[in-house]
Parts: sequence; structure tokens; C-alpha cells
Amino acid sequence: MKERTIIVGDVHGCLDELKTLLKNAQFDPTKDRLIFLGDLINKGPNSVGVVTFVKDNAFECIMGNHELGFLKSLEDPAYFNKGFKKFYEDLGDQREEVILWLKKLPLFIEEKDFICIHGGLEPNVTLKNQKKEVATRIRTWGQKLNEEGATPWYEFYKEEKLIVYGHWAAQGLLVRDNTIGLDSGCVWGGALSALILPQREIIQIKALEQYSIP
Ligand SMILES: [Mn+2]
Repeated sequence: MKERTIIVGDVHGCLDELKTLLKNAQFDPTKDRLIFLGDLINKGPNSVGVVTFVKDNAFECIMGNHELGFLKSLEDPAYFNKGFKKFYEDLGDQREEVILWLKKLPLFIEEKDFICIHGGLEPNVTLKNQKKEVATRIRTWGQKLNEEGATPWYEFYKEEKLIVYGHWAAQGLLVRDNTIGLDSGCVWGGALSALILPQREIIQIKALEQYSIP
């Protein structure tokens, strides 16, 4: 049993900030469990560097909408956009291995004390029955998914168990009793955030630059 669990928000290719974050957290793989919330790739400076760092060290990661979208784009050229094309080309001879690894990413990780999921939970659907396309992308829930001005998904979540999620950079770091949002928009020039459990300590590293423009 590891002493601490360190959960890292959306990295989006920001490898330098990630390495600084782990150093500042005094990450020790013999004592600490490390979990990534997905969206390792796209928009930022070094998606291949981040994804191979996580894969080669056998750190844990859940599926983000960008990983899901990339896999979908390999099946359907209509989704193969500029970002996915660049990532695909940059992968070079690691492509096959990385794609296999991405396909195996779980939609969520559930432990006794917490759940990690990239976007959040669709209301009134059990964790095991969450749809990939919704759970990796949800922010608000109204008449339809992510309707502008609708209620944030976590307002519907009444359980005690902590849910740690990413995906909502515009909202930023948001700590509530039973949910913690960790996407603080590093790639947009914000910060990379991590949560350390069980002490619920937050660590942030400011982005070295703004890598992407909304
Ligand atoms: Mn996302």
C-alpha cells in the first residue's frame, strides 16, 4: 500500500511543467501512487514526450476526451484533424505501441476513498454504466450535454466518495467536499495542478508559457 496518491490534471503535452510538478511534490515511485486524469495529449508542446513518459514508467492514466477522439480519428478520417495528425506523425516508430496503450486506458479508476474520471458523471447513471463519450466530456447537464448555462454535473452528485476530475479548464481548480476539479488550463497559460491524497493537498505549477490560444 502506497503512502500517498498523487493525481495530476490535464497535461496536454506540457512535459516541463509536469516534471517540475513531480519534483516539487517530491514524488517517489516507491512510496507514491501516480494517476493521470487523461488529456495527456494535444494543444501543447510535447504530447509524445508526455504520453511515453507516462506509459514507459507504467503510471496510471484514465481516458480523456482527447485520447478517445484520437482513437476515433484512426477509425474515421472525418475526425482526423490537424492536432491528431501531428500527434500521429510525431509518434514515429512508437506509434503502434502507444495506440495499443491508449486503447487500454480505463474510463475511470475507483478506490475505497475516491473515483477518478476525466469529465464527470452523467446524473442518474451508475459509474459502471457511464458512456465514454459523456463521462470524458461532461461539464454541465441540462436538456442536453454541456448546454450553456446549465447545471454543473457535480451539483447532481450527492455521494460522499470524492470524485477527482479534469476537463474544465475555464472553471479552473475547484475544490468542493465531494468533488475536486484539477484542470487549471496549463496549456492555455494557466497552471498544472495535482491533488495529493489522503491529505487533500493541492500543488500547482504555473505554465512556462501560453501554448494554445482559445
Ligand atoms: Mn478534456
